[in-house]
Amino acid sequence: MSDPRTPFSRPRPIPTHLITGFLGVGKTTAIRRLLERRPKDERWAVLVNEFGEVGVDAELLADGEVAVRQVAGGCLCCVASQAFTVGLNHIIRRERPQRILIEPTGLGHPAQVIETLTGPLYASILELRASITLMDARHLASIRHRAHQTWRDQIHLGDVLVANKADLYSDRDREAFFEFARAMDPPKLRTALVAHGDLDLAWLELPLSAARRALFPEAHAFLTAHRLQTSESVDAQPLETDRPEWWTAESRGEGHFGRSWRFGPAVQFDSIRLDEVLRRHAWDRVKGVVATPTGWVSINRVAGVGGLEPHPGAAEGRLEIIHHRPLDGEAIDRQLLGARRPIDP
Ligand SMILES: Nc1nc2c(ncn2[C@@H]2O[C@H](COP(=O)(O)OP(=O)(O)OP(=O)(O)O)[C@@H](O)[C@H]2O)c(=O)[nH]1
Ligand SMILES: [Mg+2]
Repeated sequence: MSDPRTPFSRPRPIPTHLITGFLGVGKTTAIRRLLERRPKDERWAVLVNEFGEVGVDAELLADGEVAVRQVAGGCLCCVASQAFTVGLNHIIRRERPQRILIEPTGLGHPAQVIETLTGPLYASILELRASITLMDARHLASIRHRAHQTWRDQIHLGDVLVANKADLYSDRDREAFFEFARAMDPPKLRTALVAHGDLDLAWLELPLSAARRALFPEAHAFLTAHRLQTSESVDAQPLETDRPEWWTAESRGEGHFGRSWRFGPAVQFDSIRLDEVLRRHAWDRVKGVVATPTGWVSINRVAGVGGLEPHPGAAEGRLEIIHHRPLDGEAIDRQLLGARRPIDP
């Protein structure tokens, strides 16, 4: 055993936490709350993974004090697995964090990620603590969610099970959650109802349980197909020669379909018309940051709920739409082009 007094003793493994849960249940909100309450003299870092091609969460999390790194375009366990280890290694080396929070995509299966983080590569570097799974108790009444194997394994593999958005629940939702949580085998270390991602900091001290095994270890077959295109009908000039002003891509996997956009900073939207386009469908997930004539706004909608909020600013616009049915990406692209603020003559 190494003597803790010697100057050459190994640094203590970095406490690392997976905050998992299905699309839009409140993972990023919960991480923001944790960051707000962290001891100010501790260096924390966040690694966030997104299903869509461009990723928005890093932008929503940025607070200027905590290092946030994003891995977009798939889930950590498959297409993005190499990017995941590269991103994680970068954080460990560059930031020397004292705690790392990891948010996998809402469509990601946690088993492979847990295996990587507890495997030989990180054994002496990271100490993976209890996985915290957030869920929306209202999904217990949704056949689509209950039949989704990744939804089930995210919940099954969590050590702490939290029903977030408790402010929106009926008594029946609350009862259904506690009944469901009580039946968990192996049992959870903690179960709780919270609102606005208000996790208990004490849960960060709980250990990872080695006893949990995925129910569907083979089920996770991530398929992805990307088609990149640049819309030629945009009249704004490119700001950078190597990047178009309007870039879009599509992705697919886990029974879901994604469409992503990146907009150069010269592309501005009329916020009312943009809101109308985004409200036309109750897509499972819409999020983004875009420029408007009166400043930047963030967009955060789940199943048709949520709107536009002022945002401090961004280097470029980004938008992601994810739905469990195929998206007519070209039609949405046209509608978005129509929601731009007209360029002054
Ligand atoms: N009413 C209510 N809204 C919430 C609560 N927690 C989060 N939200 C909202 O739910 C939306 C999604 O929250 P996020 O934290 O972005 O969810 P996420 O799980 O990170 O989403 P993905 O990364 O896309 O899977 C946002 O509009 C939040 O403001 C809550 O407890 N109550
Ligand atoms: Mg998120």
